[in-house]
Amino acid sequence: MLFSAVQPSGLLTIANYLGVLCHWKEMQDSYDCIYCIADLHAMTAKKKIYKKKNKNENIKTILDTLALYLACGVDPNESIVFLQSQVLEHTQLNWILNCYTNLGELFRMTQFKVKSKNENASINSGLLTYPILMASDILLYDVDKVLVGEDQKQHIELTKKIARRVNGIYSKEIFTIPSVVITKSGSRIKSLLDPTKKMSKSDFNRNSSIFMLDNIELINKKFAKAVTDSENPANISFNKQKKPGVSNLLEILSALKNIPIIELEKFFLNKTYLDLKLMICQTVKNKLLPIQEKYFLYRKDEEYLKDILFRGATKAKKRAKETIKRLFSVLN
Ligand code: AQP
Repeated sequence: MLFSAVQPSGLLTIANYLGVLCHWKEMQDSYDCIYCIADLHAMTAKKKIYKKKNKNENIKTILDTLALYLACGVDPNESIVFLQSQVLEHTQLNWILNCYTNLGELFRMTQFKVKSKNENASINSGLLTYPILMASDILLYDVDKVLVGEDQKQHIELTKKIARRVNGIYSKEIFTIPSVVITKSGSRIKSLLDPTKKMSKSDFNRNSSIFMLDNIELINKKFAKAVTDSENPANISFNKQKKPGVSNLLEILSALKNIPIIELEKFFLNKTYLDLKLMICQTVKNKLLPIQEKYFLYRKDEEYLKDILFRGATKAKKRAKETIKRLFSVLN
């Protein structure tokens, strides 16, 4: 069984797509899959909590996310597709696992360090305890695989540690220890404007990220502005330290086309950065246009989307309750 999730903290980017979403359809053929919309996680973005919201803003983003899942080939009849906040066992297990996690372990998480630096003055404690809720999401379902981008690897290691700790204390296999699945290419996409940091859906500079619903004109403009370097003549080769911008573009293209970077380097020998960008724009267009078409069809039918979430939550709850029952059999 495989688990994967995205938080509806904004419109999904091609980094979310290449990191996880583009693999979900094929994963359905090999595993029983559970695909979650992690709306409780999205609350940790401070601007989400304190900003005055437009009416129905949250549900709108949730349905946008679900419609994208479907447009990428997720089949709600084959996989369990659900909204985290509709399965209360996530918050129940979250509290219990809080009591089995050391503060030091949370402070060591890279994502906390990066995000708390950006938040400056006051940091909400959800940002710190986020990995415990993530551990709860995973451990509730007895999954053996968790598909994530590279940025979440550390959180999965912590999930395993917490699970082993609880199993050890009670000398019982309460939780299944999951293994992390990170795909070879596309799992560490960087910002187009600052390739030393990751591409994020909540980056305040919208030109740093390609969003899955961006129109083609905008995509062309964003790639035109993407950072490369000043080597003359152009040198299209992969070297993360010395050529982070070009390496990021090569990684995006390699993941989209499913061609090894070494092959792309050969192809682009004696070619220009403009040639590289033109090919990326064309490839992104070919990938995103059919997804966008399907997205708009699914997005129109809100009742259908809400029904998928209702059915998904019913199935997820059934599994989650079994885990909680097993846990309380040793706690009480
Ligand atoms: N830059 C990335 N490259 C590859 N994979 C990525 N993922 C995120 N960023 C990249 C993977 O996408 C999945 C869903 O991510 P998330 O929504 O749970 O949250 P995140 O990792 O915090 O992603 P964002 O886009 O940066 O969101 P915000 O801006 O809201 O924090 C995860 O498996 C993640 O690894």
